[in-house]
Amino acid sequence: MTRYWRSTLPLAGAATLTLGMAHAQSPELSDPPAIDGAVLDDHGSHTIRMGIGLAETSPQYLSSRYFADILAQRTDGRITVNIFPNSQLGDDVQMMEMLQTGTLDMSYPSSSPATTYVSELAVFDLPFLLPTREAAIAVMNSDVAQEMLDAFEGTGIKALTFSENGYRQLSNSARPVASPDDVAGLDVRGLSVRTMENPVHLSIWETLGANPTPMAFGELFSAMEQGVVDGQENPWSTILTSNFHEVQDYGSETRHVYTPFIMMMSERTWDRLAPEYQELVQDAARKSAEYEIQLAAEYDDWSRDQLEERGMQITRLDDDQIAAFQEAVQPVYDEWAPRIGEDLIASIQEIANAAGNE
Ligand code: TK8
Repeated sequence: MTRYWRSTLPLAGAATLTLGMAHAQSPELSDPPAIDGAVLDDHGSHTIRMGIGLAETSPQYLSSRYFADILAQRTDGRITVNIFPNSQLGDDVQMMEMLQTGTLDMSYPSSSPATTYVSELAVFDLPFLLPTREAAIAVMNSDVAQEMLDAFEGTGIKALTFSENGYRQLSNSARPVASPDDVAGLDVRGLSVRTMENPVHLSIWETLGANPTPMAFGELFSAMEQGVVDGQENPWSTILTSNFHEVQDYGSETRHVYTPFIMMMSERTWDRLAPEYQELVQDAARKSAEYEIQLAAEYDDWSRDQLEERGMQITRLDDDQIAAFQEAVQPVYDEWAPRIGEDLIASIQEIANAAGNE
């Protein structure tokens, strides 16, 4: 049974020394499900280049390794997937453009920068829309979500499946944040916060009194290191696996947005595959997405605690403090709900609420 997270880590599953303390590189992660199914007939050989934004220790990378293994095993090695992590082939926006031109075969961006292709995806950027992971999974597995994936048709991108980037948390290097006033700064300037290239995220942080700057993920670490921005927001596992704690002193458990990833393939690559291979790719994508969500869940709280162990001051927010953020960002709904579609929002909320009551 392949344990990617052990074979991938520089110190496979062991500890690394930081300031004399040993820190685990990853939690004990579940192994991927066994790969079953017969080897397909020979429909030619393909080498697929896949660019992703996150590090080799991330759930995104580990689950992509599983995706690659399914394809290799089920085609007796005729389909090879070479994965390029750490935004080395470009950022989300650039890699989606490369899918359109066919200069890259696959990528795995967040849904937020993909709203330029399918505007309905902006529903996922509405703050505090999805109250639990169960609700988020139900929505990502819904027919409504599948219609958003199908809506990529004709853009040059084949959208295969959603998975979990996760609940976004605020980090910064200026001050602890427990309230919207801490973001805006009463007697000091508002925080400068990097956001994804997405208008709803810009609106969220403007509404909170911050100074938001849209920026590619690959440029973020150096921007924080040089003080170009005070902070950013991402799931705990991204903050940890991208080593943001080296340049960020404070974390706040805001959980303000749940962002999905979308696994994508260039339509040119997709069209070169025989129907049997296309069916296999779609099945492998769904299986790897399920595994990715499991890894993301196993990483989430563990990453927050690791960040705290490594010196980040983490502010956990109670229900009243979260409610203060929800109230402060209500104008974002007022502005964006009519533009995204009240009916779409209502259907997503209905699915989310039903999941919460299961
Ligand atoms: C990685 C990005 C990242 C996203 C961001 O490619 O840009 O902050 O959350 O995970 O998709």
